[in-house]
Amino acid sequence: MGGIPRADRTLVMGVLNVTADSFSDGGRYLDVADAIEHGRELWRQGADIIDVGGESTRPGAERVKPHVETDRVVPVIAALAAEGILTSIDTTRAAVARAAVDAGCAIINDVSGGLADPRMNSTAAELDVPYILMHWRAHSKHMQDFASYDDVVDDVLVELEQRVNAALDAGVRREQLIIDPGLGFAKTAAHNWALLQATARFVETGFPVLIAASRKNFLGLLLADETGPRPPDGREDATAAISTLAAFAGAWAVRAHAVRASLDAVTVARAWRNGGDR
Ligand code: PMM
Repeated sequence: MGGIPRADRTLVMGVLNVTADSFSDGGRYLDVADAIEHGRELWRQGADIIDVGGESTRPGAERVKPHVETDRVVPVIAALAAEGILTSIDTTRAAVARAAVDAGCAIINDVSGGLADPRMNSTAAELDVPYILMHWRAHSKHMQDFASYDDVVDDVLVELEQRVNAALDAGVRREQLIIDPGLGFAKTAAHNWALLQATARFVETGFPVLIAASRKNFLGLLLADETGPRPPDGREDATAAISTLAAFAGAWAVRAHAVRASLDAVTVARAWRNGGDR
């Protein structure tokens, strides 16, 4: 199967949540036809990958049944793939990942890093597609109970290395792997900022690094005023700022709801680094 997509800049992964309850765009794209159209729109805006998810991972979210998840994502992936649009499948279930890849999906994005489903690593090995391992400790319903670290950067790096080794032991090739510090997953705002500050240490592992900060709660807290945290649709400029900095720190890709803003951001980072020479 294909290798990890690359460009001369940080890639932009557009978010397409086909869920009823994702925190920032939940419920908007539940209709399959609408979801396909939104995926096309993100692609037209210049997304390099469309990340299709059928189960919300927002803090506190309940799980959906496997067949519901499959039924949500497969028609969307099949339609987008038929138009030559590169997709990833955002799932913690091996059966969903397999159905998605059978429908033409190019990348597995497992927010549990292979932990939630004991068959995920062997399935990724067999399917032989790029495989994103995110740092994760527990399903969303309980994950904030596990937001405790001695040193968040050291601990996340060690736990990701364990996930990498488990994947390799199951037959996944090193060249398939992408790592992600998992912003907001069993993490406080302070943990997220410490991880972002240390992006270069993740890049130094040699694995491509995905940074997914888009519209997350820690940005709402950063931008809070007397009325409370800034709501998700007011977090776009902050998201783009993070995309610029993540690109400058050497991230392989950023995951974003507003593709155009993050594409501009990573393009600025490339121009800054190259002195304007594209
Ligand atoms: N975050 C969300 C969903 N999928 N995938 C990866 N690899 N990394 C993440 O941090 C991540 C993810 C949750 O955000 P959403 O509800 O806005 O999609």
